[in-house]
Amino acid sequence: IDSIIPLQSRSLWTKNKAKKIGSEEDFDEKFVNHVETTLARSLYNCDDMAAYEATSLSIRDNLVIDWNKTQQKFTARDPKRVYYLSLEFLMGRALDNALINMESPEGSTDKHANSRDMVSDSLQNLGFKLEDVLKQEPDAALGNGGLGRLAACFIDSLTTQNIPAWGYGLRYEYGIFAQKIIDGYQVETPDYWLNTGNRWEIERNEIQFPVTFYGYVDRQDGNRSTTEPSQWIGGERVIAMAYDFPVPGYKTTTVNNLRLWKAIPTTEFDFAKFNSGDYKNSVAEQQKAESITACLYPNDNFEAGKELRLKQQYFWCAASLHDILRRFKKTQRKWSEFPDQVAIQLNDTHPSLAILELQRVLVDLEGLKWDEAWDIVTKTFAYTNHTVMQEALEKWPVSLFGKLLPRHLEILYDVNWFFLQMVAKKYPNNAEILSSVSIIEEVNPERQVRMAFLAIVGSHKVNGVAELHSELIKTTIFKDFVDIFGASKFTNVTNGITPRRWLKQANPKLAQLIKDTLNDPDENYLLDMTKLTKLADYVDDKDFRNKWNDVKLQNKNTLADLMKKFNDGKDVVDREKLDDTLFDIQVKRIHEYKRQQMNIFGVIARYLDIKELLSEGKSIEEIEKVYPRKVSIFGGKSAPGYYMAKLIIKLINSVADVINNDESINGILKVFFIPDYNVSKAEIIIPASDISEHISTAGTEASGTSNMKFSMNGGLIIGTVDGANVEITREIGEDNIFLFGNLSEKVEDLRAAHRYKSDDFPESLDRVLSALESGIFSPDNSNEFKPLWDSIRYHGDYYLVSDDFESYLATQKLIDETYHYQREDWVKKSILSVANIGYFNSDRCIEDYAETIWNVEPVVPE
Ligand code: Z57
Repeated sequence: IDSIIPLQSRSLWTKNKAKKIGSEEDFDEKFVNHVETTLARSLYNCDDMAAYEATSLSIRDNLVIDWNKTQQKFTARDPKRVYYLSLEFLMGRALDNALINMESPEGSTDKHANSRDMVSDSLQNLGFKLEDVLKQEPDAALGNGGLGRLAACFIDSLTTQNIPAWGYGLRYEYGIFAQKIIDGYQVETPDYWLNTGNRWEIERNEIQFPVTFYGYVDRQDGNRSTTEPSQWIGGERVIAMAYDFPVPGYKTTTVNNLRLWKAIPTTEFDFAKFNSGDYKNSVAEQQKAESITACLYPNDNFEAGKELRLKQQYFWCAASLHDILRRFKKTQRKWSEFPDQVAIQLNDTHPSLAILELQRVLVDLEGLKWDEAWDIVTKTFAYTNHTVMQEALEKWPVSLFGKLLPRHLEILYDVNWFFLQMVAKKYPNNAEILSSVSIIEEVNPERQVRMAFLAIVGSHKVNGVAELHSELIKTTIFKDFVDIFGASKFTNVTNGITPRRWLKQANPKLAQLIKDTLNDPDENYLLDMTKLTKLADYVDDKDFRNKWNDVKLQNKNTLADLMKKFNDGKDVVDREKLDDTLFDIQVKRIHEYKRQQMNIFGVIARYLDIKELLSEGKSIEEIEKVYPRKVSIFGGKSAPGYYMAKLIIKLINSVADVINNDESINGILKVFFIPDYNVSKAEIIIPASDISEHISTAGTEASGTSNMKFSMNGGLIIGTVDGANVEITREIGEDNIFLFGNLSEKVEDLRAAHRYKSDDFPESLDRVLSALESGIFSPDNSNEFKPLWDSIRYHGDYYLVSDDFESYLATQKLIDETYHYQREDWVKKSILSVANIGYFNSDRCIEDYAETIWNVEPVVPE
C-alpha cells in the first residue's frame, strides 16, 4: 500500500507522525493540551476528575500509537489470530494498569525507573496526587464474576505474550448493578458507567454491520434441501457499531484490541408508519434497537432464558464473525485455510450461535458445500466449560429459537441430524444414547436446544478450567460425548490470573519487597513467576519475615480504612490490635453452592461459644485465649432474583448487627459485610487477608480464581477439596493450606442419604439453627431466616452444610491456633504460598491454550 501514496505526502506524514511520551516534559505538554483543548477546561477548573481524564487521554495516545504499529505488523505478517468471544469482560479500572504495563519511555533520558513513577512526578508538579487521580476512574464492570474477570486476565496475558488476539464482547451501557445495603438488605442500583464519559474507548463510527432477527426462510426457488444455500428474509434489522479498547501488555509494545459492540438503529425507516403520519412511533420503534446492548444480565452461574438475552447473543456473534470474516477475506486466501488463520474460543456456551452463524455464512452466502463448511467450522471453534451445575447450563426453547433465528434452527436440525446419524452408526439400536446426546432435548411441554451439546459438536476441543473439573465433565455431564468423540477431544486448562493487576497493582508494597528480595529491579518475575520460588530461601530469615508481616499489616490497615468508610466513619476493628486480629475474608458472588451460609453459621457458633463461656463466669481475657480476636469479612453480589442468596446477605448483616454491638464480648469477634464488591475493591481487600474462604460443596466450583489471587498476596486459604484448590494444594504443599470437608466422590451418596435421614446432623449445627429459630438475630421477625434453616432441616440440605460443618469448625480452630500461637509458622506458610503460586499466572494458562488448542504463535515486536 505504501507505494501508491505519493512520496511528498508520505514524508509529510512521517515528519508529523504522532510521538509517544518520552519524558516528564512530554507528559506535561500532552496533559495540559488535553485539559485545554479536548476537555475545554483550564488550570482554574481542573479538578481530580479532569486530571484523571487528561492523564488517561495522554496515556491512551501512547497506546494508540503502539496499537497502530501492532496492527500494521499483524496485517503485513498475517499470522493466525485468536478471537476470544466472551459476553463478559470484567476489566475494572484501566489507568493504573496501563501505567504499569507501559514500557519505560524508550530511549528516553528520563530519570524514572518506570512510566508510572514518571507520571506520578509530573502530576505532583502539576498539582495532583496520582493516588487521588486513579480513584476517579469508575470500574468497567461488564461482567458478573469469575468468568468475566477470567476474560479480562486472558486479554492481558494474550497481549503480554505478543499473541495476535482480539477480544469480542458487548458494550453494555449498564454494567453489573451497584449494590447498596439498606437495613441489611441488598438493593440494586443501575451502574450507568458511561455517565462521565469513557476516555478509554475509541468509537468506530466507520465500523458498522447490519444484524437481522426474526423473519422467515424463503424456499420458493424449488424444493431445495435445508443443507443447500437458502435465503433468510429477516424481519428486524439493527446496526452493530464497534467500540475499541486498546489492551496493553507488560513490557511489550504489542497492543491488542478489545472490540465491544453497541446496537444502534438503522437509518432505514418505516415508510408505512411515516406516511401514515405516525412519526413519533416510527422513531420509538427505531429506538428499541439500543435496548439490545443496554444491560448486562446480572446472573452468575444461572440461566434465566430470556428472549433479549438470546438476541444479545446473536447480535454479538453475528457482528464479531462478520468482522473476523471480513479480515480473513482481505487476505484472499482459500476458505480451506480459514482454520489455519483463525481460532475462535467460546467462553462458555454463550457464543455457541457463532457455530451456526459461520455454517450459515459459508453455505448460504459463500456457496460452500455443507460438509466442506462444517469441516472448517469444527476446526475453528473450541469451547471452554465453566460449570457442571444444571441450573447454569444454557437451554433455549425451540419455539423461541426458531422465531428469532429461523434459518439457524434449520441448520441446527441438520447439524443434529448428521451428528445423530454418526452416533447411530456407532451404537446401532440404541435409542437411549440418541436421546441423551441429542442437541434437541425432547421434553414436555417444550423442546429445548442444549447449547453445551451444540458447542461440543461444533468444536474440535472442549476444556474444563481446573483438573478436577475437567475430569468431572468427562465422567458426568459430557460422559457420552467422550465415548463418541474419544477422550482426546476433552482437555484441561487450569485457570490463571494476571500478576500485573493482582500482585503489582493491587499490592505495591509486597511487590516492592519481592523485587528487593529477588534482586530483580526490572521486575521480570512478573513475566516469569518461577522466579518466585527463590522466596522460599528466606523463610528462616527473621528479618525478612518481619518485613513480610509488616506489609500485611499495612494492607490490613488500608482495608480497615475502607470498612470504616462503610461503617458511618467508625472503626470496625481496633487499630491498636490489628496484628492480633485475624482477617477472615470471603468475597465472591453470593451463591448457595459457595456456602457463605456455612461461613456465617460458623461465626454464629463462635459467638454462641463465647457467650456461653461468659455465662459460665469466664473472663473475656481467658476466653480470648480460646477464641482469639478476629474479624469475619464478607462481600459479594446476589443475582437480583435469587431469593436465598439475598437472604444470606441479610443474615450476615443481622448477625453483624448483634455481634458488633454486643459490648460483653469486648470486640474479640466482629463481622462486616462490605457493600458493592467489585474489581477495584478486590484490589484493596485481597492483599489484606490472613485467611480466605473457598468452601464450595465439593464438585460444584469449577475452578475459582480468587483462591489464586489471595495466595499470590500471601493470604492462607481454608478450602474444600474442590476446583483449583486441589492444584493449589499440590503446588504450595498441603502443610500450607487448610483443607476440610467431604470429597466430591461422596457427594451423590451423601445427598441421597439426606432423603431418609433428615435430622441426622451434628449438635454444633443444630445449636446454630436453634439460635436462628429463637429469633436472636431477627428480633422483628423471628421467622425471617426460616428458609435457611428449612433448607437444611427439611429440604435435603442439597449443599451438604450438615456433612461438612464439624470439620469446618475444627479447621477454623486449627487456624486460630496457628495464627495466634505459631505465628512464625503462619508467616512461613504465607511466604511459601507466594513462592509456589507461580503456576497460576494467566501467562502460563494462555501458553497452554496457544499450544494445545489454538496452535498460534507470538509475533514479537522489534
Ligand atoms: C461464572 O462466573 C463461572 C461459571 C459459569 O458457568 C458462569 Br455462567 C459464570 C465461574 C465458575 O463458577 C468459577 O469456578 C470459575 O473459576 C470461573 O467461572 C472462571 O472459569
